[in-house]
Amino acid sequence: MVQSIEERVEEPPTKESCPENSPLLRGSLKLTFEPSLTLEQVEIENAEVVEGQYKPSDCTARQSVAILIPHRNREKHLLYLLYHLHPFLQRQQLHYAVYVIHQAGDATFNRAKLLNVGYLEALKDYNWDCFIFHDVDLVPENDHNLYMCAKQPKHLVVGRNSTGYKLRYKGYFGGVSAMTKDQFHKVNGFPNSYWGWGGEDDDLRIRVQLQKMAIVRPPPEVARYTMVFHNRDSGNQVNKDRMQLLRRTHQTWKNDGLNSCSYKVMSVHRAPLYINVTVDIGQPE
Ligand code: UD2
Ligand code: MN
Repeated sequence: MVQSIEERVEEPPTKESCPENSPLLRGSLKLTFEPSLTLEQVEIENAEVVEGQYKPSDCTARQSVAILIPHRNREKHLLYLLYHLHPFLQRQQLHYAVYVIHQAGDATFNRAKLLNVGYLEALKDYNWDCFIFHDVDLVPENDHNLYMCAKQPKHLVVGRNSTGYKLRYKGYFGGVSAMTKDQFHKVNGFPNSYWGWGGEDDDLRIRVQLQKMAIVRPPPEVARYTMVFHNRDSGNQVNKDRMQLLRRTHQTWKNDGLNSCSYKVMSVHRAPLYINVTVDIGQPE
């Protein structure tokens, strides 16, 4: 029987690209850190997020972005971040997923290696355009700070509450940064050899400079963060070798990075608001 035109199943029209400036942005935000906040509450408020992932329903996002959060023993910080970050990213009309890379065991913490693992594991799910390397304790204060990648690697934390909202030093690249898949691949990712606190962000900056890329930043009135107060964690003591390592980056970057990152994934758990990758990254040699 011949179908009438009305009965024919229509192809869904390809959605238009989301506007360059999202109409949903609000600018400077009033942040709250309620001690009584629960994960269930945050889940209820973000019902459109499925297994850590979200896509705008009415337009095609300009970039697909993986947010990578290195983590161990900071559950409360993670909760505050999820609470603020999901609505923030949705107002930016992004296609995104949140990955929490959880270091198994209690060997010395290694932020940089966890971020390499996050990059490699996230690419198994989807061909992300852009990666945001994100401390668990930093909450953005202004949604004009776009979680998108630029032609050059981007540093998103110009200032934060505890340092008077001033850039800590020229070349500072810590806290939150954004690189495209290709930019990060080009520098061979982060070093795997920085155990404990410090230096790994400077190493990444040197890698970027060695590739003749520049670091760009949003305007200071936009690139503002609140860092949830914390003391230095046990298991993340200052890395005393960091200055020595940094002097050798120009020789080591080619062999210490994504191409030498060995690890063992213990579990991948797709929770409603984030993908938790628990990983054994070994310990300092
Ligand atoms: C600064 C940088 C950070 C990194 C670090 C040196 C800023 C705002 N941040 O952070 O990007 O370069 O110096 O390594 O300048 N973490 C855990 N559990 C732990 C230890 C660390 O989850 O036990 C994670 C967590 O995501 C945390 C991040 O590692 O935010 C950085 O550690 P930190 O917050 O103790 O260091 P901080 O604030 O000096
Ligand atoms: Mn911190």
